[in-house]
Amino acid sequence: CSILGRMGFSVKHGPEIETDFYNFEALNIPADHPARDMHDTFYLKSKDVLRTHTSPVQIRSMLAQKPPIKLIAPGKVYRCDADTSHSPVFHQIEGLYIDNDVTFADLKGILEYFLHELFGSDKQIRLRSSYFPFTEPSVEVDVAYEKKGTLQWMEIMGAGMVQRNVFRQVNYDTESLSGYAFGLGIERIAMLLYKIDDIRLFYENDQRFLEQF
Ligand code: 2U9
Repeated sequence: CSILGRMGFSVKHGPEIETDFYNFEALNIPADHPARDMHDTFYLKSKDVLRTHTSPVQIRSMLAQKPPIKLIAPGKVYRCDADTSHSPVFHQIEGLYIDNDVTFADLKGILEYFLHELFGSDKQIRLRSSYFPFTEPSVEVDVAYEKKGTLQWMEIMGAGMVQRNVFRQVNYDTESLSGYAFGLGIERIAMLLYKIDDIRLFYENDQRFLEQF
Protein backbone atom coordinates (compact mmCIF):
# COMPACT_ATOMS: atom_id res chain seq x y z
CA CYS A 1 0.00 0.00 0.00
CA SER A 2 2.82 2.45 0.79
CA ILE A 3 4.58 1.86 -2.56
CA LEU A 4 1.33 2.25 -4.51
CA GLY A 5 0.35 5.23 -2.33
CA ARG A 6 3.54 7.01 -3.43
CA MET A 7 2.52 6.27 -7.03
CA GLY A 8 -0.78 8.16 -6.58
CA PHE A 9 -3.21 5.35 -5.74
CA SER A 10 -5.61 6.07 -2.86
CA VAL A 11 -6.91 3.30 -0.58
CA LYS A 12 -10.61 2.31 -0.71
CA HIS A 13 -12.55 -0.20 1.38
CA GLY A 14 -15.92 -1.91 0.95
CA PRO A 15 -18.20 -4.55 2.49
CA GLU A 16 -17.09 -8.20 2.84
CA ILE A 17 -20.66 -9.42 2.26
CA GLU A 18 -21.54 -8.54 -1.32
CA THR A 19 -24.38 -8.93 -3.78
CA ASP A 20 -24.11 -11.10 -6.88
CA PHE A 21 -24.06 -7.91 -8.99
CA TYR A 22 -20.98 -6.32 -7.38
CA ASN A 23 -18.99 -9.56 -6.97
CA PHE A 24 -19.78 -11.18 -10.34
CA GLU A 25 -22.27 -9.63 -12.79
CA ALA A 26 -20.64 -6.18 -13.01
CA LEU A 27 -17.25 -7.85 -13.53
CA ASN A 28 -18.38 -9.66 -16.67
CA ILE A 29 -18.97 -12.97 -14.83
CA PRO A 30 -22.64 -13.84 -15.57
CA ALA A 31 -24.47 -16.69 -13.78
CA ASP A 32 -23.56 -19.39 -16.33
CA HIS A 33 -19.91 -18.31 -16.72
CA PRO A 34 -17.32 -21.07 -16.09
CA ALA A 35 -15.18 -18.52 -14.18
CA ARG A 36 -17.73 -18.79 -11.33
CA ASP A 37 -16.33 -22.27 -10.60
CA MET A 38 -12.83 -20.79 -10.19
CA HIS A 39 -14.05 -18.69 -7.27
CA ASP A 40 -15.24 -21.42 -4.82
CA THR A 41 -17.87 -19.02 -3.52
CA PHE A 42 -19.37 -19.02 0.01
CA TYR A 43 -23.10 -18.28 -0.48
CA LEU A 44 -25.33 -16.90 2.28
CA LYS A 45 -29.02 -17.84 2.70
CA SER A 46 -29.91 -14.39 1.31
CA LYS A 47 -28.08 -15.33 -1.96
CA ASP A 48 -25.48 -12.68 -1.10
CA VAL A 49 -21.86 -13.89 -1.12
CA LEU A 50 -18.68 -13.46 0.91
CA ARG A 51 -16.67 -11.43 -1.60
CA THR A 52 -14.29 -13.69 -3.55
CA HIS A 53 -12.06 -10.74 -4.55
CA THR A 54 -11.85 -7.03 -3.68
CA SER A 55 -13.01 -6.04 -7.21
CA PRO A 56 -16.53 -5.06 -5.96
CA VAL A 57 -14.83 -2.11 -4.19
CA GLN A 58 -13.71 -0.81 -7.60
CA ILE A 59 -17.22 -1.26 -9.07
CA ARG A 60 -18.70 0.71 -6.14
CA SER A 61 -16.11 3.48 -6.68
CA MET A 62 -16.81 3.62 -10.43
CA LEU A 63 -20.53 4.11 -9.69
CA ALA A 64 -19.88 6.68 -6.93
CA GLN A 65 -17.38 8.93 -8.74
CA LYS A 66 -16.34 10.02 -12.23
CA PRO A 67 -12.95 9.28 -13.85
CA PRO A 68 -10.08 9.81 -13.46
CA ILE A 69 -10.09 6.97 -10.89
CA LYS A 70 -6.86 5.73 -9.36
CA LEU A 71 -7.32 3.48 -6.36
CA ILE A 72 -6.22 0.35 -4.57
CA ALA A 73 -8.53 -1.98 -2.63
CA PRO A 74 -6.75 -4.04 0.03
CA GLY A 75 -8.65 -6.48 2.25
CA LYS A 76 -9.98 -9.87 3.22
CA VAL A 77 -11.52 -12.15 0.59
CA TYR A 78 -13.16 -15.56 0.98
CA ARG A 79 -12.95 -18.79 -1.01
CA CYS A 80 -14.17 -22.25 -0.01
CA ASP A 81 -10.78 -23.95 -0.33
CA ALA A 82 -8.24 -25.12 2.27
CA ASP A 83 -4.80 -26.72 2.05
CA THR A 84 -1.19 -25.66 2.67
CA SER A 85 -1.37 -22.91 0.02
CA HIS A 86 -5.11 -22.00 0.23
CA SER A 87 -6.97 -20.50 3.18
CA PRO A 88 -10.78 -19.90 3.25
CA VAL A 89 -9.95 -16.30 4.14
CA PHE A 90 -6.94 -14.50 2.68
CA HIS A 91 -5.90 -10.98 1.65
CA GLN A 92 -5.66 -9.29 -1.71
CA ILE A 93 -4.66 -5.90 -3.03
CA GLU A 94 -6.23 -4.85 -6.31
CA GLY A 95 -5.54 -1.66 -8.23
CA LEU A 96 -7.55 0.27 -10.82
CA TYR A 97 -6.67 3.28 -12.97
CA ILE A 98 -9.23 4.73 -15.38
CA ASP A 99 -8.79 7.88 -17.48
CA ASN A 100 -8.68 8.99 -21.13
CA ASP A 101 -5.95 7.23 -23.12
CA VAL A 102 -4.67 4.77 -20.48
CA THR A 103 -2.62 2.17 -22.38
CA PHE A 104 -1.08 -1.25 -21.86
CA ALA A 105 2.31 0.52 -21.87
CA ASP A 106 1.17 2.51 -18.79
CA LEU A 107 0.26 -0.79 -17.10
CA LYS A 108 3.60 -2.38 -17.96
CA GLY A 109 5.39 0.70 -16.63
CA ILE A 110 3.69 0.73 -13.22
CA LEU A 111 3.99 -3.06 -12.80
CA GLU A 112 7.71 -2.88 -13.42
CA TYR A 113 8.16 0.10 -11.07
CA PHE A 114 6.01 -1.49 -8.33
CA LEU A 115 7.78 -4.87 -8.48
CA HIS A 116 11.22 -3.28 -8.54
CA GLU A 117 10.31 -1.31 -5.38
CA LEU A 118 8.99 -4.53 -3.76
CA PHE A 119 11.67 -7.04 -4.76
CA GLY A 120 14.66 -4.88 -5.80
CA SER A 121 15.53 -3.07 -9.03
CA ASP A 122 17.85 -5.86 -10.23
CA LYS A 123 14.92 -8.28 -10.67
CA GLN A 124 13.73 -9.14 -14.18
CA ILE A 125 9.94 -8.98 -14.86
CA ARG A 126 8.01 -11.07 -17.42
CA LEU A 127 4.41 -10.70 -18.68
CA ARG A 128 2.64 -13.87 -19.87
CA SER A 129 -0.66 -13.85 -21.76
CA SER A 130 -3.58 -15.05 -19.61
CA TYR A 131 -7.36 -14.80 -19.18
CA PHE A 132 -9.65 -13.04 -16.67
CA PRO A 133 -13.29 -12.19 -17.44
CA PHE A 134 -12.83 -8.58 -16.22
CA THR A 135 -9.70 -7.70 -18.25
CA GLU A 136 -8.81 -7.97 -21.95
CA PRO A 137 -6.01 -8.43 -22.80
CA SER A 138 -4.96 -10.15 -19.56
CA VAL A 139 -1.53 -11.09 -18.29
CA GLU A 140 0.14 -12.93 -15.46
CA VAL A 141 3.25 -11.28 -14.10
CA ASP A 142 6.38 -13.25 -13.18
CA VAL A 143 9.51 -12.16 -11.29
CA ALA A 144 12.86 -13.86 -11.99
CA TYR A 145 14.95 -15.48 -9.27
CA GLU A 146 17.92 -17.79 -9.21
CA LYS A 147 17.77 -21.42 -8.06
CA LYS A 148 20.99 -23.48 -8.08
CA GLY A 149 22.51 -21.11 -10.66
CA THR A 150 19.58 -21.31 -13.12
CA LEU A 151 16.95 -18.65 -13.93
CA GLN A 152 13.46 -19.44 -12.57
CA TRP A 153 10.19 -17.48 -12.77
CA MET A 154 7.65 -17.08 -9.98
CA GLU A 155 4.11 -15.97 -10.64
CA ILE A 156 3.42 -12.88 -8.55
CA MET A 157 0.24 -11.19 -9.81
CA GLY A 158 -2.37 -10.82 -12.55
CA ALA A 159 -3.35 -7.73 -14.54
CA GLY A 160 -4.88 -6.40 -17.72
CA MET A 161 -6.89 -3.68 -19.46
CA VAL A 162 -10.43 -3.30 -18.08
CA GLN A 163 -12.88 -5.31 -20.22
CA ARG A 164 -15.37 -3.08 -22.10
CA ASN A 165 -18.34 -5.07 -20.68
CA VAL A 166 -17.27 -3.86 -17.20
CA PHE A 167 -17.47 -0.25 -18.45
CA ARG A 168 -20.92 -0.99 -19.93
CA GLN A 169 -22.16 -2.40 -16.59
CA VAL A 170 -21.42 0.93 -14.85
CA ASN A 171 -22.53 3.12 -17.80
CA TYR A 172 -19.05 4.41 -18.67
CA ASP A 173 -18.27 5.54 -22.21
CA THR A 174 -16.20 2.77 -23.85
CA GLU A 175 -14.99 5.09 -26.64
CA SER A 176 -13.27 7.81 -24.59
CA LEU A 177 -12.23 5.84 -21.47
CA SER A 178 -9.75 3.05 -20.89
CA GLY A 179 -8.12 1.61 -17.82
CA TYR A 180 -5.91 -1.02 -16.33
CA ALA A 181 -6.40 -3.26 -13.30
CA PHE A 182 -4.18 -5.61 -11.34
CA GLY A 183 -4.46 -7.96 -8.39
CA LEU A 184 -2.20 -9.88 -6.06
CA GLY A 185 -2.52 -12.24 -3.11
CA ILE A 186 -0.67 -10.91 -0.07
CA GLU A 187 -0.05 -14.23 1.74
CA ARG A 188 1.33 -15.78 -1.45
CA ILE A 189 3.92 -13.00 -1.75
CA ALA A 190 4.82 -13.17 1.97
CA MET A 191 5.25 -16.96 1.61
CA LEU A 192 7.62 -16.48 -1.34
CA LEU A 193 9.61 -13.65 0.30
CA TYR A 194 10.03 -15.35 3.69
CA LYS A 195 10.07 -18.98 2.46
CA ILE A 196 6.95 -20.04 4.40
CA ASP A 197 5.50 -23.35 3.17
CA ASP A 198 2.11 -23.41 4.96
CA ILE A 199 -0.40 -20.52 4.72
CA ARG A 200 -2.15 -21.63 7.95
CA LEU A 201 0.87 -20.48 9.99
CA PHE A 202 -0.26 -16.85 9.46
CA TYR A 203 -3.52 -17.40 11.35
CA GLU A 204 -2.52 -19.78 14.17
CA ASN A 205 -1.02 -17.04 16.38
CA ASP A 206 1.92 -19.23 17.39
CA GLN A 207 4.25 -16.74 19.06
CA ARG A 208 7.35 -18.68 17.92
CA PHE A 209 6.33 -18.25 14.26
CA LEU A 210 5.19 -14.62 14.51
CA GLU A 211 8.23 -13.42 16.49
CA GLN A 212 10.54 -14.25 13.57
CA PHE A 213 9.28 -11.23 11.61
C1 2U9 B 1 -12.42 -3.97 -12.07
C2 2U9 B 1 -11.87 -4.36 -13.27
C3 2U9 B 1 -10.83 -5.26 -13.28
C4 2U9 B 1 -8.60 -7.03 -11.01
C5 2U9 B 1 -7.59 -8.07 -11.37
C6 2U9 B 1 -6.30 -9.86 -11.26
C7 2U9 B 1 -6.04 -9.47 -12.55
C8 2U9 B 1 -5.70 -11.05 -10.63
C9 2U9 B 1 -5.54 -12.51 -8.71
C10 2U9 B 1 -4.19 -12.33 -8.14
C11 2U9 B 1 -3.92 -13.46 -7.19
C12 2U9 B 1 -6.42 -12.87 -7.56
O1 2U9 B 1 -5.42 -13.20 -5.15
S1 2U9 B 1 -5.42 -13.79 -6.44
O2 2U9 B 1 -5.78 -15.16 -6.55
N1 2U9 B 1 -6.05 -11.34 -9.38
O3 2U9 B 1 -4.91 -11.74 -11.24
N2 2U9 B 1 -7.18 -9.07 -10.61
S2 2U9 B 1 -6.90 -8.10 -12.87
O4 2U9 B 1 -9.30 -6.64 -12.17
C13 2U9 B 1 -10.34 -5.77 -12.09
C14 2U9 B 1 -10.90 -5.37 -10.91
C15 2U9 B 1 -11.93 -4.47 -10.89
C16 2U9 B 1 -13.55 -2.99 -12.04
